[in-house]
Amino acid sequence: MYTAYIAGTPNGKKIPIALEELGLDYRLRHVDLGAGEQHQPDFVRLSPNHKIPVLVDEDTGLSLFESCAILYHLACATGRLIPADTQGRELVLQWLFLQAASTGPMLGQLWWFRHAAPAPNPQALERYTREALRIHAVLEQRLSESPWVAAQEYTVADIAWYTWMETHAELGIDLQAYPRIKDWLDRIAARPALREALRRMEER
Ligand SMILES: N[C@@H](CCC(=O)N[C@@H](CS)C(=O)NCC(=O)O)C(=O)O
Repeated sequence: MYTAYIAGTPNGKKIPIALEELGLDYRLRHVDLGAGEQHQPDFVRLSPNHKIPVLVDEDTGLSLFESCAILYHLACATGRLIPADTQGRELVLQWLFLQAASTGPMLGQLWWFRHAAPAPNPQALERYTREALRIHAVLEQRLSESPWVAAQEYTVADIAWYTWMETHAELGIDLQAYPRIKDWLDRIAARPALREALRRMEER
């Protein structure tokens, strides 16, 4: 049995989506970020960076933070949503790192300057819009070579990228220029496990 500490954010959604895809037993603990629950001592003991998500394996006591580390752990532990060979696994890691290092931070900053900044900041908007478009172009190119982000099969790298790239409308990004990303988003959104994970996230 796993406990996933999450919120309804791109990084939070990744974990229930993966747990559902893998058919694992889990319960969700919603962390109220607006109320500052991520700073409470009990949570910080699990997540020293004060951020969701966290995954606890109740059977072994293993506790992990950082969404892509959690995804990689689940894939390796089950041998699913990841290729079996070392080179295939390294490609998954490569795309997980790029998501965590660039896609999340850049799209996250763009969202904040569009929707949460106390005052308009045209320079920040221009910088993060340019970076977000550049990342879209990288993924569009990748999907012209491969049906999925990291491999010929659906992997945890697709899950990591999906929850960020599906925010395009809130970021003011028109997918008409990125038909392969649109097709890839549609293929993932149609997966029953994804729909079930989002449904369970709505349950409280
Ligand atoms: N690199 C981290 C980023 C985690 C992250 O930014 N989590 C956000 C929600 S998506 C959070 O907990 N924010 C609360 C805060 O910053 O106070 C990961 O992939 O897990």
